Amino acid sequence: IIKMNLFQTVLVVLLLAGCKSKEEKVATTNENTNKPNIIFIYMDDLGYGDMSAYGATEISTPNMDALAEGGMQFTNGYATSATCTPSRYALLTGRYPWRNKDAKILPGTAPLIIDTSQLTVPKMLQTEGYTTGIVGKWHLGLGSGNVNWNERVSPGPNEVGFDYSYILAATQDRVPTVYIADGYVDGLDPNDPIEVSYDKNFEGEPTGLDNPELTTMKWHHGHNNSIVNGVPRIGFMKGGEAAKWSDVDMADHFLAKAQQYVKKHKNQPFFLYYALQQPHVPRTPHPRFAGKSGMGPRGDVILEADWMIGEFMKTLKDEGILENTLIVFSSDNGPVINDGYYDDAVEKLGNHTPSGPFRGGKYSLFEAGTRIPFITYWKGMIEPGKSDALVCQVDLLTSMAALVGSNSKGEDSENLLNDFLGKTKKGRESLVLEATSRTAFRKGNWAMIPPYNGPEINKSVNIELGNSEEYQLYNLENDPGQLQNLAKSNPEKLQEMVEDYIAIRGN
Ligand code: NG6
Ligand code: CA
Repeated sequence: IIKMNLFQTVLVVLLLAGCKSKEEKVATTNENTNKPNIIFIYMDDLGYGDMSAYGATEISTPNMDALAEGGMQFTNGYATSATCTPSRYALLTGRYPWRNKDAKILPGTAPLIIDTSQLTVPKMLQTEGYTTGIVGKWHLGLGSGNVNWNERVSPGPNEVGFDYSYILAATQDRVPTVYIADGYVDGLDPNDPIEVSYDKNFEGEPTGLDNPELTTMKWHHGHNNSIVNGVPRIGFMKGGEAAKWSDVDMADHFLAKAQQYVKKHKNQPFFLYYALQQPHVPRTPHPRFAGKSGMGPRGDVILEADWMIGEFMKTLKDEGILENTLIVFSSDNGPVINDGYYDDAVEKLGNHTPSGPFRGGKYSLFEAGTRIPFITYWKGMIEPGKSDALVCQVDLLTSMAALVGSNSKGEDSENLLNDFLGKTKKGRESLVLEATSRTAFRKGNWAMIPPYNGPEINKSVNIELGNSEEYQLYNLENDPGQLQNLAKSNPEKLQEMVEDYIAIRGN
């Protein structure tokens, strides 16, 4: 037995008390790696070749590259789809979007396409004790038809698993051009109600079609309805003047919201879906980025987004949570150069190749439609490296569930946690890819595209869509650019691919 005098006893008690309060403090800063914070950073239309880490030489993306260089960089990473809505549907639900006939590019007035009883990433995480938030682009529909934008808009993100939501409803080029905070239009003046229609204009309201003199950005195809901030949009809108967003400030605005969210919730496990709007049209860089890329606004907004990501990462570091946060960085679909406005993207592209070594782009069944930058980053946990494992955003639900100790599974979502953590490089065996309601199949190094009617090229955007009267079969290992159709010379492989595809996709 150790004998202590009064002084010693007091000292020991004080020391123990000191330790205890320190212990408590540690516990509240969420250092339990079983429940790391999870952040999805999701780009809009960023192509495989748009980042220097993926081979771009004409543009420099140091902050995105830092994720790639400090994390696991996937070279066979996919969005499920070559457009936004279906990819985002799969990202959140772990379900192939072609199982839902409504998962296609939505107008700003479309109802919510995720069933409120559907399992989603944020719902699964809520069950595991996480607080969940989304900042940025939504584009999965809102309400249940005939939304009144002057009341709470519901159901929406908050009804499918997000405790907090601060979103743009559809796309930057679609009305309503306002932010929505937990269902309420941010900054709405009740005396100036908002009306939105995708059928007809409101009397007396100018449009891009009739009033080109009021536009500062010219439309190339589509995009000739209501004019907001000089930019003609898709759809008609009236009122809500005070609530309208400022396009050039959008990136800063979302960054601030994302940073606020992180600071507010750093002491508990949180999930943040930070969905940036770049480089989707209209490309409206803040003046401090305008002209910086030499590539016109498309390049400028990529630099802008890169800067935002750098600032966001600084916040994670400053708040001391970088070592306890898994970040998944990716993009919703492949690149498009002219997506409907004259914005110099084509003229100033120079030698830049947004689709990297791949054929096609946004809207396409060829590789560049869905093969996108895909990175997992977790300081101190993921050993930096590259992986050629076949991984898809649809796998995140089941994989994140495995990470946090949940048994939840998404319908088409595989547990690739070990791949995402860089422990294995196995990936999935096969994957069904989707582009504007058509589907194709990837298995091993092979890609098979069934015959489809329809134009070979979408002339407005100048992208090869992958349509052909004949089956297409490519060996991506030595032909990533999909130039040699091996369907005729390798009928056995073709048959195997078609059979496996039909087994999943149905007839
Ligand atoms: C298309 C738009 C395009 C873009 C896209 C959605 C026209 C002619 N084109 O219909 O500009 O908004 O929809 O992009 O309107 S996505 O990335 O959200 O899928
Ligand atoms: Ca997109």
